This record gives sequence, structure tokens and C-alpha cells, in this order.
Amino acid sequence: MAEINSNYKKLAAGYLFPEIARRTREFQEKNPEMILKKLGIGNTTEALTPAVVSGLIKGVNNLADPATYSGYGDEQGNTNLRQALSDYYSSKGIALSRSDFFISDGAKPDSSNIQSIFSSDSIVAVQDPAYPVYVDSNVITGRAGNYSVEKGEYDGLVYMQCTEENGFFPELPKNKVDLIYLCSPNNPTGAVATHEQLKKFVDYAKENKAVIIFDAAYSEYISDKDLPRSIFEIEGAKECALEINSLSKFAGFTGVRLGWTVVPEELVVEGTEPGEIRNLWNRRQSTFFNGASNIVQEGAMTVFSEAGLKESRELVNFYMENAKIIMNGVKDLGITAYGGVNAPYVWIKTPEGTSSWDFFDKLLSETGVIGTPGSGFGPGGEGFFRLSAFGHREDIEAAMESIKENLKL
Ligand code: PGU
Repeated sequence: MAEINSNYKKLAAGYLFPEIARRTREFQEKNPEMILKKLGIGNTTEALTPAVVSGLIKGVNNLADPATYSGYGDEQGNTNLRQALSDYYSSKGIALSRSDFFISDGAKPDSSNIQSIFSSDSIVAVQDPAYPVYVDSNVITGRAGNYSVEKGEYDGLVYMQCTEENGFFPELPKNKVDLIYLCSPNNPTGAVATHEQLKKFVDYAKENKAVIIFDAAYSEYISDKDLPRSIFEIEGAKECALEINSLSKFAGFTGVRLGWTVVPEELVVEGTEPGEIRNLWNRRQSTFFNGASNIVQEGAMTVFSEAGLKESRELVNFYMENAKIIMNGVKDLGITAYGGVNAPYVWIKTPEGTSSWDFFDKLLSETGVIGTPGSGFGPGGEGFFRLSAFGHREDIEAAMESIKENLKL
């Protein structure tokens, strides 16, 4: 008799973003005259840049000619792209060999799949609030107990509080943990960890033989030169951390799909030799994944050309200008807001006594603006609300105008 993986039954709710989409649809059906302004999901809106488009076209043309046609590629990714990534990190002073890079179809699949190479009884620590994929993927694979509605937490997971008081970066876990998810610039709070903050975690991980899973999906949004863009800027990190990133937010690849995971040869856990963990991820990927699209990889390569980098940085600047508009708009209304400076998310405090979901309904019904309830990122997000800077300029401006005119504070 076949049975389902019962861990799915433990999941507290539907995945956050489809749930928001469902409520939005329901609202729109009841209020067809309302023009909605979407600052919810962090989804890119601006066109691909000319360099990327030329790369993608080259990829298509290669397939149109038997002399350059290619079928399945290496599961780890195209060697030239892995080299381009290694060179890019090296231009920032980080030495990693191209064999440390594994190309994928995005940071979401990698951040949910990576846990599979670690022991099923690993103790998992997450920032609270956090990108929900880290928690949900570990619930599905059985590393969490039941969900407590009262606490908003799963038994067995370690929630590292990120609050206004600690600048949204957690203290070290009090008890020993094995896998630590860190995201900087942070989704959803927009906080960016400093060298000193990350060094503490690296030292903890080395001491406790834990692994840091570092999600750097928004690294290109850091403009402050003093802030680290990669965990590998921290001394000793190669022995205890792996890093996940993608072109989604840097080059508008949310629908094109291309990401990578860096598993340094030096990374070790209890009982492994250098290179063993890297081999494990290779084994996992070559069994479960057949490589990123060869067309997309050709497009990705052009992101790392001189023109590609320049254009992608302009794209980032465009979204960060949106962030500034949102930040100024909410601050003018006297709303407490965080993030939005080295990250494309503005993390606002809901009015006293208003829960995150109540504020979602209030903002939607009074202003037509869709955001993301903070509690969807974990219990630590309750009382907060995320506004995304990804959007067309006119939509961002219309949203802020409507908030200014219609939100009853
Ligand atoms: N990592 C973080 C921290 C993210 O916020 C997101 C996207 C990803 C990874 C996904 O990267 P891909 O390379 O595109 O796979 N977060 C968005 C989209 C929601 C979602 O479900 O991925 C957000 O609004 O939080």
C-alpha cells in the first residue's frame, strides 16, 4: 500500500506566495474596480539587458547548427560558466576553483535540496524571520516535529531571533546545532550582516563542526563597500560554509532560471575528508538533476562580461531607486521601516496591535497595495510587513501615492 510522505501533513500552511496570490485573486473578484499595485513577491519586472539577450540568442543559434549543437551537458554546469564564476569571485579577492561551483536552475531549488546531503537527524537553526524554504524543506524531510499554532514554530527546529533590538541579526545558538541557514542581505528584513557578525558564526561553526548554508541571493544589492557580499570573505569560512546564489535578482533571471552553489573543497564535517562533501553534492546533482539549460547558461556567461556586469548593475540601481521611494514614502507617514538600503526589501512595523495578516487586508482594501505579511516568514515576523522594491517605477510610485492618500493610520 502506497502512502504519502506524512511530513507534508506537518506543514503549517500553503506556501506563502501562492497563499498571497489566492487572497489577492479573491479580493480582486469582489472589487473589480480596484487597481492593484503589487509589492508582494520579490519578482523582477524590468526587461533582460541587451548583453544577456545576445547571449541567450547565441545559445539558441548554437542549437540551430549541427556543428555547435549540444544535448545534455555536464550536471555540474558548463566549464566556461564555472570558470567565469570562479574569476568573478577572484575579482573580489575570493579564491575558489571552478570545481567548487555547481550550476543549477536557481537558488530556491539549491537551498531546499542542499539539506539532503546531511544527516537526517541534523539539528537545524534558522533565522526568525526567514525565507520559508529553509524551514519547509527541512519539515518535509523529517527534521522537524509538529507545528505549534500557539508558538508559530515547529518542534525540533532552532529559531534564532532577529529583532529590532539586535538589528535583525541573531545571537549564536545557545545549544549545539548542526546546520545553520543565514541569509544576507536578508529576506525579509533587508538587514545585512557585518564581517564581525559573520565571523562569530564561522567561529561557532568551526568549533561545533556545524555547517553554515549561506544564501547570498541579494549580494549584488550591497552598495556599502564595508559589508561582506560572500561568506567566503570571512577567514575560515571555506572549512564550514557553503554558499548559494543566483542571477534572479542580479540580472532579472527569475523566469530564465540560473543559480549556483559553492561547495569549497575545504568544507568538512564530522568524519569527512576535504573534498568529500563537494563530491556528495556532485553525486546528488548528477542523480537528481540534468544540468541547467544550455541556452540559459550561454546567457548567464554574458552577465559576467564587461557589458553584462555594467548593465546588471544598472538594473540593480533601478530597483534600489524604487527601494528609496518606498522607504521615503513610509517614513514620511511616520511608519518605522528597516532595510531598503543594501537590500531590495523594506521591512515595516505594522501599526500597534495590528497583526501582519490584518495589515495585509487593511493595506489591500484601503490602498490596493499588496505586500507580504511578516508572520509568513516565521513567528519573529509577526507585527511586521515586507514591501518589495521589484516593480515598474510607475507602479511603485502609484503604490506610494495611494498609501499616502488612503491608508488610515
Ligand atoms: N533565496 C532567497 C533568500 C530568496 O528571497 C529567493 C526569492 C530565492 C532564494 C529564490 O531564488 P531563485 O534563484 O529565483 O530560485 N524570494 C522571492 C520569491 C519567492 C519564492 O518563493 O522564491 C521572495 O519574494 O521572497
